[in-house]
Formats: sequence, C-alpha cells, structure tokens
Amino acid sequence: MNKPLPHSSHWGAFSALACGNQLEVIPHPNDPDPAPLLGNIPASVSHRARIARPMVRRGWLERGPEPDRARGRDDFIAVSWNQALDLAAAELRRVYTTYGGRSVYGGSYGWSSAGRFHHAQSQVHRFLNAAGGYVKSVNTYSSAAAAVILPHVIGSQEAAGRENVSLHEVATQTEIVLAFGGMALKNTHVSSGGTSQHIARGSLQTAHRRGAAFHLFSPLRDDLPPELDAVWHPLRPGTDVALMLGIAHTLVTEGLHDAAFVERYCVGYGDFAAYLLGETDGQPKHAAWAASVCGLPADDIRSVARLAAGRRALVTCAQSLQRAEHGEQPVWMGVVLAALLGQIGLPGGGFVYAMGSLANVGKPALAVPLPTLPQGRNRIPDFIPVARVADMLLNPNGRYDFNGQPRTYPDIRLVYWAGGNPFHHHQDLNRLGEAFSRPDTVIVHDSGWTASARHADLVFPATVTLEREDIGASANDPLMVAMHRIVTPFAESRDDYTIFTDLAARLGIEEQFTEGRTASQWLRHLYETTRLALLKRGDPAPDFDQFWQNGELTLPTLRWDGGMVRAFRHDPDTHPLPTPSGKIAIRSETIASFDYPDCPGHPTWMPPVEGAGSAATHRFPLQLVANQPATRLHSQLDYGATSIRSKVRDREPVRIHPADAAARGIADGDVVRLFNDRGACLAGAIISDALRPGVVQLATGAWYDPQNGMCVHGNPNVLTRDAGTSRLSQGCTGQLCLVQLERFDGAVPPVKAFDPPPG
Ligand code: PGD
Repeated sequence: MNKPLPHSSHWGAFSALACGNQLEVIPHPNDPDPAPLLGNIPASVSHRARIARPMVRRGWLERGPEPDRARGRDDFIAVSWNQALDLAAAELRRVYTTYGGRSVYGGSYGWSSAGRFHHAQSQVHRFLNAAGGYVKSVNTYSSAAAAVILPHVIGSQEAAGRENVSLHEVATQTEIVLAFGGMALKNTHVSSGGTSQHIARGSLQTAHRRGAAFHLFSPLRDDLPPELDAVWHPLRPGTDVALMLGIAHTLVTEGLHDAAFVERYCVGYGDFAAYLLGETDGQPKHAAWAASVCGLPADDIRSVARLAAGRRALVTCAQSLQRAEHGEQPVWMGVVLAALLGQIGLPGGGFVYAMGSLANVGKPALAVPLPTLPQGRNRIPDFIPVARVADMLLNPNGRYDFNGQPRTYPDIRLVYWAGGNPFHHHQDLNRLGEAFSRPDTVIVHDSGWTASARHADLVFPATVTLEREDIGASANDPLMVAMHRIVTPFAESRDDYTIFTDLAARLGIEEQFTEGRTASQWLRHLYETTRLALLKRGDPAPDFDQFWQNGELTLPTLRWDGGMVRAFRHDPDTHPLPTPSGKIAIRSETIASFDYPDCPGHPTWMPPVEGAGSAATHRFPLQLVANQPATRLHSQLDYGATSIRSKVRDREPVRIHPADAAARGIADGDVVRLFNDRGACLAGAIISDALRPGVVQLATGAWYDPQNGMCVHGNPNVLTRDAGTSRLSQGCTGQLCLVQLERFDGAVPPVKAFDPPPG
C-alpha cells in the first residue's frame, strides 16, 4: 500500500497520495487551520487546461519574429521539443547579437510555485544572466508603494512588517487594533514559499478572548473574521488617509496625542501639524471634514481617537491599501497615526505593515539561511518598476520618474516569462494586449494555457510542482519540507531547469548554467547551506538523505525582539533608524526635494483621479474592489475544485449590495456585465450586505477569456487602471476603480478559458 508523500505549496504544507487518476491531499497534521486552497491541487495533475506539448504561434512560425497584433488571437502549432528549443535558441542568439541584453525583458514577475530550486523566476534570471543579461523589474505588484516609501519614513518593509510586531504580541498584549484594510483570513492562507501552521485566526481569537477591541476600516465586512466582533467602519474605498487625518486631528486638538514621543522620536511634526490644522491650506482635517470624504459619521471618528489614545494600540495597514492611486499615503499616514499614539516600538503596539496580508507576517524569522539558487550576475543595469511593463513596451525610450530619478524605458525586442501570469496580474488588460503586440518575440513557460501563454510565440509546457522534487521553505516558518515527486509529468511537460539546460546547451553556456549538476544534485548542494549553518549552531543537522527520508526538518528560529524599531524605542541615540534623520519622518526632506505633486513631503490627502468624488462617478457610479481571491492564489489553479465551486453560472462571483442590485433589477445568480471606458467583463451576481452600498467586489484571478470585446469569465483587470501609485514608487493600482454594472440579458457565452487554444 502506497503512503502519502510530503509536499508543499504557497498555501500550506501537505502530503499527497496518488491512486490511479485520483489524488488525495492531506494537510500537515500540525496545521491548526489549513487553507481551503489545498482543494485545487488534485486538478493540477491532468486537467485539459494543462499544456501538453511545446507550441509555436502560427503567425510567428510563418512570418518570423516581428511585432504582431495577432498575438493572443492566433492559433498554435505543436512542434517537437528539439524544434521548439532550436527555434528559441536561434531567436535568443539573434536578439542578443543584433540588439544586446538591453532589448531582452526578463523581469518575469510572478509567484510561480513553492520550492527553493524549481523557482521559475530564479531559473529564468539565472539563465538570462548566463545568456547575456536582461532588463529586470524591481519591487512587486503586492507591495511596491510600501517598499519605496517605508525606507524614507521608518525603515525597510521588513523592519516595519516582519520584524516589528508579532502575532503572539497581538494575542497577548494589544488592547485595541485599528485595522485599516482589515486582516482577512483568506490572505493569511498564503505566504511565499509556504507555511506549515496557519496561526493568524488563533492569534486574533486569543486577543479577542482576552478583551482586545478590533476596529475594522474597510468597505468589506469580512476583511476581519466575524468571531472577533469587530466594530465595522465601512468607509468609502481609498479614503483611509482622510479618515486617519480625522483621527489624528481629534488626538491633537483634544491634547490626546503623545507629544513627548513625537518630540523625541520623530522629525517634521511642525509642518505636518500646520497641514493637519489647516494652517497651510485653509482646511482643518477635523473629523467632520474626514467624515465628508470617507463617508463615516464624524462622531465615530472622534470616538475611535479617544478609544485608542493612551492604550496599547496597534495600527495595521493591509497591503491592499497601497495597491491604489497615491498608495504611499495610507502607509505613511499609518506610521504617523501610530507615532501620535506614542505606541511605536512597544510590544503589540504602534504600526505594523501587512500583518493579515500574508500567513507568515508576525512569525519569528529563521536562525539559519535557506537553500537558495544563485542567479548569477546581471550585466545589464536597466530596470523598470514592475508594474510599468505595458508603459515600457508601448513607449520605448520614453521618460518617467521613479523615487527621485528621471529614467528612460529600454527598447524591448524579446520578452521571456516563466512563473508569472501578466494577463492575470497587470491592469487594463486591453492596453497590455496592445503592449504585447510590440516585441518581436514572446516566450512563456507555464503548465497551463493561461492568457499569458496564449499571448506567447513560443510556449514551453512546464511541470507542476507535484511532478518534481524540491525543497519547500519560507523565511518565517520553521518547517522545511522535502517535496517528494507525487506523480509523473503530464504529457510532454518538462521542468524549467531542464528546458533552460537544453537551451543553454544550444547557446554554448550549459556549464555556466548548470555548473555540471543535475536537478537532484542541485537539491543536495543547496541543502548544504542550511545543514552547515545548523552544524555551526550545534543544532541537529541531518544529512540530505535523512532529511529526504524524514520528509521534513524543523529549523531553529530567532528570538522575537521587535527588531530595529524596538531597539530604536529603547535608545534612539544608540539605535537610530536607517532614515536620513535617524528618526521617524513625519515629514521627509528627501521626498519633499523630489517635488512630486503626487507625493508631497508629508502624508497628504489627495483626491483620486478615479474614485470617491471624482468626475467619472457620474458615468461609473460604483467603486470596484478588485481584491485577492479566497478560493485560489492569484490565478493559480483557477480550474481546481475549490475555485470552480465558487463560480456563479461558470463565472467569477461579483458581490453587490442589495440596494445597488435592486436599483438595477439584479437578483442573486444573475449574470451581470461590469464596464467602464477601458473594458467590460461578465460575472455572476451575489447579493450581499457585507459591502458598503455603492461598492462592488470582484476578486482577481479568473482566467482572462476575451470574447466579443469583453472578458466573459470575470477578470477585473479588464476594468482597472494602468497607472502608477505616484512618481515615487510607480506601484500597481489594481485594487480600485470605477465601474457601472447591469444585468446581462443576452445569450450567455460559454467560458472557454480552460480550453486549449485553436491548433
Ligand atoms: P499567479 O497566478 O500566481 O499570479 O501575479 P502572478 O503573476 O504572481 O501566476 C503564477 C503563474 O506561474 C501561474 O500561471 C502558474 O501556472 C505558473 N507557475 C507555477 N509554477 C510554475 C513553475 O514551476 N514553472 C513555470 N514556468 N510556471 C509556473 C500576482 C500579482 O497579481 C500579485 S502578487 C498581486 S498582490 C496583485 N494583486 C492584484 C490586486 O489586488 N488587484 C488587481 N486588480 N490586480 C492584482 N494583480 C497582482
């Protein structure tokens, strides 16, 4: 009788047992709250959406490399592995020889799958570095605005997030949580690299039982679990900064703020206070003003300020808040609000970024390094902020600003993508489609026929993680998992490493790429980094074979000490922050010196181009929240059982408030059409009072299925706006946009997203 073998995913460690065509997935026994996303895994081994063979787009094969509007619409021709690899190698050689590495975009953003070696992004970067370099991307779709603003204000994102306040401290010490954007458990299901114990729910429940008060500031009630009995403040989407200013105004004008903390630990309060009190612009940011912007009662704003003052208060800021126009501001203002409360650096108090946005934020870091595939050296210095990819392809040599630097886009001829799905993650997909018509060649590795694979010229079928051996681990979870192969590879699919090795051989760089190792030799080699560090500490350090046989290894973690923020609180002179002043920047001279109208020198409320109160609301009166899905990770395994079960008439569910539904004659289960000037999609209606009226919510990740000018499956990124958060960080703004919605009374087209393309 076979026994289940250990494996791991971004949404949890598990073991799996293959029995004929069936696959049983068993959550890790120590996981107190396994993620329902595990239910998607069985479908991954043999679904019709899997790519069976290497494929070449007909137009590219017949006419050769060139910009082509047929990309994404063309049919495909199956070729042998040798033919496909020869074609790709010849094209890489042509582009490198004719245009050089500055014309190759290998930013290849994406979460791919858990596993330290078969990490597609690391593989593609290592390969392109050996081949001649590539234009890379910086920062993430998740968190670009925070990653850029936080170092100016308090320290790195890690310092303000992962090392600052622990979930244990929340459970045991926090008295009041002001959760801006909430801490939705669906988000805590996931962490890059995986997690063996989902502890967010348990930690929050313990805090609640101890008497901690939770205040949820979000247009969606389920952004905190119901068992916390949180006070729900359903603000207008994208208005958190105004709300925080209103709270701050109450604190300051009622003498409730911690003036001694501000004096000792912060710089720039005077300029900010002048703005807060209306001395610089004539508008005091009092609670009544904030109420008029964010749509909450002024009395509630005042009472939140009074409740939080003088208590162990924790301001949390979800990643989603900064994935919007001026996304830097709620993060910055969150820090400032926590500074006014005087709690920064105290256990369970102050400000924490992204707690509740990922499974492992708030857990202690590992004491030993993890196995990591070296990526080599990139000799091309060019980069773009990751979410500016369409701008780059559409504007070769175009100018833009980024974090104080005037920059120029490179002229890209070849795009290489492995382990990401830009036609899931990018905004304004019609514009992205136009951008993808510009390069000469697009090469994609994926296991499934995602829209990104359909927009490629050369498509290489990649294995899924269950089809290969790897090591699963994340920097803030103690379990390292020996990811055993559970099933044999689907059809002709191959691992990214094998594909790159064969390409490298054709380009004469095989030795450089492989260093003479097979995939299993790499696993043993990379494991040694961790084993030697364990040995050095005197901890149990099994050899690779023992680890593999045991199936897992518990790694030591560092003692939680609150990191640099707590050390700064204890002694700001000995442990200054890594900001220019060494203190918390309520005003940043550096940012002020950039003179960006969309990111001034202190936190500022700036009405959005598209949002509450903007002119476009006349035509598109509903605010769409395009957030992370509860039933899959991003677009991964959208064809899996958990994701499919959630669909309404085969489409992604859109939640609508009863009043908005009634005004449009929409009933539960109707197919509806969402639209604005950028695009349209169909979705399946769910009527729900868990939203603020005027807000609709459609999660990301339904595979893009364009038919007759609209996505018939419900991908919200046909509607979102492709604009940076600001000149400072140029982050993704996909979280919010304006739409109109109507019942769809036409013949409902079948969803074809999971069917292979023609040919
Ligand atoms: P995934 O669906 O995870 O999305 O964007 P991302 O591109 O990461 O894509 C991973 C792809 O990798 C899948 O197609 C999967 O099949 C493939 N893959 C998995 N394993 C392997 C492998 O081993 N080899 C190869 N070659 N391929 C593999 C996520 C991004 O979306 C993120 S992180 C965020 S936070 C953003 N969120 C939003 C949002 O809130 N709102 C909007 N509107 N848009 C967003 N987009 C962003």
